[in-house]
Amino acid sequence: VIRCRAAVAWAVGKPLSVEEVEVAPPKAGEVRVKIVATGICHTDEHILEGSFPDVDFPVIPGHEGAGIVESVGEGVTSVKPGDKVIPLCLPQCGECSFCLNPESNYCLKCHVSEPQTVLPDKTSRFTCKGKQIHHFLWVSTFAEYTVVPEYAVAKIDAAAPLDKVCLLACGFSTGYGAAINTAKVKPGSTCAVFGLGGVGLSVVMGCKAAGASRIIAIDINKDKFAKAKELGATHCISPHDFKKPIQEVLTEMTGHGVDYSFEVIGRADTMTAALASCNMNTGVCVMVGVPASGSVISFDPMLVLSGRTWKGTLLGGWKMRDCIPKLVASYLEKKFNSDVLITHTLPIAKVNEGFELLRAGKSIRTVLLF
Ligand code: COD
Ligand code: ZN
Ligand code: ZN
Repeated sequence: VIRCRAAVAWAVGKPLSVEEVEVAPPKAGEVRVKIVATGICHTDEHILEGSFPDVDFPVIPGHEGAGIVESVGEGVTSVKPGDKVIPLCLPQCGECSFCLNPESNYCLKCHVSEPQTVLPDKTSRFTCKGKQIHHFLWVSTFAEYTVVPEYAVAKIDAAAPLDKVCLLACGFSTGYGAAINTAKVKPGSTCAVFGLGGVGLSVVMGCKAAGASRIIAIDINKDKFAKAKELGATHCISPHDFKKPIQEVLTEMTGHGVDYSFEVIGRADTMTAALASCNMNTGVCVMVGVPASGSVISFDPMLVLSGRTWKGTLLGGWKMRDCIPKLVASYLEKKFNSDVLITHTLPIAKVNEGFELLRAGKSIRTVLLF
């Protein structure tokens, strides 16, 4: 058993509390990882707000981490102590029907299919003050040491800077993959990106890399516009500057609507606005933002009947164990620069300050260091 620090969420609506926790050794098929760095994603904030009722408290959140294998359980062959790794919040078991389908990255062991609040054997490896603490998405990267199933960890290049490539565990890969894999943006096309957080800006980078000629970035916080332009947005607009709905503004700007629209906020109203913003026949709208649990959307079916495609993406469509090492290799070859998303770096003791920066719209990504 290792004693170490972790940021524990004891109850909904309470700040995180940095505690000493006990982390049990990995059982068969599990890996214990020393987390070196972890980003703060808006989904972690959703957990603290209680937006996902299937998350059990107390819990150690965090899902955008990178670290080094400390020890492995019986039967583990793909990683060994000392390997640099990224724990995967979307596992790849390699055996389920979706893992076997080359078109899909939706592993049936992911949280949308089964709760990941305890490890697959239904027990937790974390305790604190005599209480069992729940895992989050099996990765709980706000803990200095965490235990994950082998199929939820990917070995990466030993040269990778962990305080940078941690963003590839969620934010960057989700947004970049939404453009490249899910929408399959074509050269010369027109794109609209709703929401310019770390994930939305990564969509902008993906659209640019795919050769889009117009990228319209939309956010109510104009402080996000400078970075969006730096990353490839050709226009930046705020819905607050218009009396008419934003989908009408975008339709007027483009003639018949954009070729690809992306919702990267997680709100029902902006999801339907994004759908109506892509052109009525060949337009593709990709839902990236996670809506609050129980959200329901009503929309005019004519929007889809005329030919539009409405689709969603989990982690940008990447098969995580196969693709994360390749994305890290591309990062090292400087094929993209995800570092520009990192606006703040803080020690884990200041985790709540990191969340304050996110709530105030002042940060894109805060990286926490142990
Ligand atoms: N109109 C326009 N922009 C808005 C509006 C609005 N009504 N409301 C908020 N915004 C802007 C905010 O000003 C902000 O700039 C942006 O939307 C959201 O950014 P962040 O930094 O708060 O959020 P991100 O980028 O960290 O998170 C993005 C999601 C909200 C999509 C988040 O849920 C996510 O990470 N989804 C990933 C989907 C996924 O596969 N998840 C699995 C693990 S996370
Ligand atoms: Zn995330
Ligand atoms: Zn699977």
